[in-house]
Amino acid sequence: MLPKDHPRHLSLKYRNLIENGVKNGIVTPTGMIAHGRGEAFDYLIGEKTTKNAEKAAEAAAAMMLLAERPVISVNGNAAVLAVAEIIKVAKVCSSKIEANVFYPPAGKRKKMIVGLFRKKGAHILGRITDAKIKGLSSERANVSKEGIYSADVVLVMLEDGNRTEALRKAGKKVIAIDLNPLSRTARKADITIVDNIVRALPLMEKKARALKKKNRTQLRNIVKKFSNSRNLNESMKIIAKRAVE
Ligand code: PTJ
Repeated sequence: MLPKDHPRHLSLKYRNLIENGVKNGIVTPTGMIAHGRGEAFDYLIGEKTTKNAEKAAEAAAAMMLLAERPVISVNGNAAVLAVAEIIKVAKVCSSKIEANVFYPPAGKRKKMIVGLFRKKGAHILGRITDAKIKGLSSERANVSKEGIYSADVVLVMLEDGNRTEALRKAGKKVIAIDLNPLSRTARKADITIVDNIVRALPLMEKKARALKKKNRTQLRNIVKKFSNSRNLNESMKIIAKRAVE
């Protein structure tokens, strides 16, 4: 039982979700390392959404609303940390959701991710894969034809850089949520939200709801005005400033 009055209650809660996820097999053991890396960067940005991340979340929501065939890609960590939040973003952005993992046993783990989403009443692809993303030798290459394969915009989180590169090469726009502004995923994506997925997803949902009142030209302008490299540099400055304070 996690003490509710503990000053780091939330952090303990998320660790617990990852730990239980590893125990039941939905999260790969390496997911713990990825989570720890995320915690370190979260600490450096102050464990709160920065103005900078808010700008990126708005551009990301606009891009999702403009998309013809948006897909949210979900791996083990994302599933246990934010199943409800992912479903809400998918609903407001009329997006598909697809399970896609890097580590084995991929079939078994994807089945568990699909089960988790189905239990919450959401439709999710990925159990059956009938297409491949070129240029990837990992399990991440195996995708659903009606999902990631034919998507025009893919939202990824807790990713390795290879797939973002391969998705971009396949002509897709990529939105990443990644606490590390230096990661290859962050650098290669069209839009990167440097924030924890547990905060970034509800923020995206809120932004998308507000942006639904805007027309397509207004949404396009929001996306056009956004510069990922500028936004990532701003995130680096926030981290550097906190480090010398
Ligand atoms: O479920 P699988 O098999 O697909 O496994 C996926 C993992 C997460 C193990 C795999 O993709 C991996 O090893 O990821 P990396 O290379 O460690 O990258 C994870 C990135 O996500 C790092 O840049 C972390 O800083 C970042 N990160 C970790 N936790 C969060 C996060 N970003 C946002 N929110 C988080 N909660």
